[in-house]
Amino acid sequence: MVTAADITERVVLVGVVRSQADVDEGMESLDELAQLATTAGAETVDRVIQARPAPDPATYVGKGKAREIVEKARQLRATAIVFDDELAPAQGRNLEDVAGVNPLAPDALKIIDRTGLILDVFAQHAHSAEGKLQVELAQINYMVPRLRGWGEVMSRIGGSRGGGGAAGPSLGTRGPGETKLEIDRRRIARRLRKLKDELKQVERTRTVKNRQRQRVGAPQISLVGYTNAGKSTLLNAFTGAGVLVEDKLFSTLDPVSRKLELPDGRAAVLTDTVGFVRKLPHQLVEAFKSTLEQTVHADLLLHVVDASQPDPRDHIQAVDQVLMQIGAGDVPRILAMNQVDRLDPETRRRLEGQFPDARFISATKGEGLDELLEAVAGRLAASQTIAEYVVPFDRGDVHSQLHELGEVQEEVAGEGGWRLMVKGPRSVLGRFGEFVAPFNPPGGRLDGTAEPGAGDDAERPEEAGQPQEDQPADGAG
Ligand SMILES: Nc1nc2c(ncn2[C@@H]2O[C@H](COP(=O)(O)OP(=O)(O)OP(=O)(O)O)[C@@H](O)[C@H]2O)c(=O)[nH]1
Ligand SMILES: [Mg+2]
Repeated sequence: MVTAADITERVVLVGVVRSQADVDEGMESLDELAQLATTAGAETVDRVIQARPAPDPATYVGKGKAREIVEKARQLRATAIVFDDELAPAQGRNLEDVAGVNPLAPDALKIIDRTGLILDVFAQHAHSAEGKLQVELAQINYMVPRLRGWGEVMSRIGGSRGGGGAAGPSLGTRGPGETKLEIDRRRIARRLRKLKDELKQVERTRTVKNRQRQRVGAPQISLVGYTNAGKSTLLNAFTGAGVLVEDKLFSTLDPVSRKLELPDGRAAVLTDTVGFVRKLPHQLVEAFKSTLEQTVHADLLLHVVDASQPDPRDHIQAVDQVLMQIGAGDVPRILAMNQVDRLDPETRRRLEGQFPDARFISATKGEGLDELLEAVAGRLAASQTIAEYVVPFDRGDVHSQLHELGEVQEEVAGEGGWRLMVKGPRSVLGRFGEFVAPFNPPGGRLDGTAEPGAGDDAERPEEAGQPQEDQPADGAG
């Protein structure tokens, strides 16, 4: 844990906006960057915003401006300059040259970018074996194109300052493993392969565990949202999970699942997972894909928003983008505008107008939580799907599981086995994909009478009868 005493880094933040009119927005983005810096244990000593139509391809801010910023940073005794974007490797190198970074000047100003900083925060907050492996994988993928060819000692990750200091690893150099420094490309490549193998192993174990958990047959709900929106607070409020809640970015990296009792007496599984941020580094999205994909397989997403942000739409958009990236764009979702206790009545009315379908809640004060649960139960009931199965007579296990997990609406014993029409959550029925009846007999119903009982609560008719396959069999489990 980083405490105030550990703060050794003093950073200057730099952002580029297109025009003078965008300066406010740029400042907001720098506020967030400052929060990331604080979370990583650094103190922000100055902020610079530059308006230019496009970032400079060579130095991001332009060479003259770069010199100016370096000068200012030196005067302020800053230890690093942090850019509010991912710098191209060449931009990073050029800026390092301006800042005088070289192997013989270990105390030179460091050049860090938004991605590097986020990776640093993730590295600090990764606790599980899987989380650590994922962060290291992302860090290596980030580092490889940025290695500088000046000898074996040089690598951006772990270029430790001074050596022998008591403060421990410094900003932008932290990693879950100790293997970051002084490794040449061959060793990096070897490490990458090993990491991927280990990750696969961990994922396999997790898949097995998941299957066991899902066997309970409860519908799956995932909390998603911008980092620091209050996802973990809501999980705690709903389930008494006792998960760590902090006014810090990316407190949660490892998914936590708890049983959620719904007002209609049924149970669901609620999962809290990693939060999102604007410009979430693609290396992280890649590395965390398997974790994030768990949200893809949910029956319902509960999108938690910090409504007290100046413009919650930005955050909502950033979250939507990541959801699209990981293929969860069309999972049904409920928008929960959280932290309403921090809104003045006027802002609240405006937001209610802007987001008519959202639920307005306060996870800390307990406001609106009962109504939110009602909405969750309603949506889950509505997003049930119906599928028809043919189960061979020698698969009594599957037959009884379908009875246990779904609501069997019709059943006949016929040629080839039992034919069953089953209603249930998509995530549950999807696991029996291999037993789905090859085609629906004309007339729909098993007994040859009229249409299936559409119109009750089948929300999306196209879903009926074709539950999605669970993850493609990868030979695991
Ligand atoms: N005033 C107020 N504060 C809240 C509310 N919900 C959460 N918070 C605070 O917001 C901060 C972040 O809450 P978390 O639950 O850790 O947020 P998170 O979405 O899990 O964040 P990460 O795991 O870091 O991505 C904490 O300081 C909470 O106490 C709320 O309804 N009202
Ligand atoms: Mg959290």
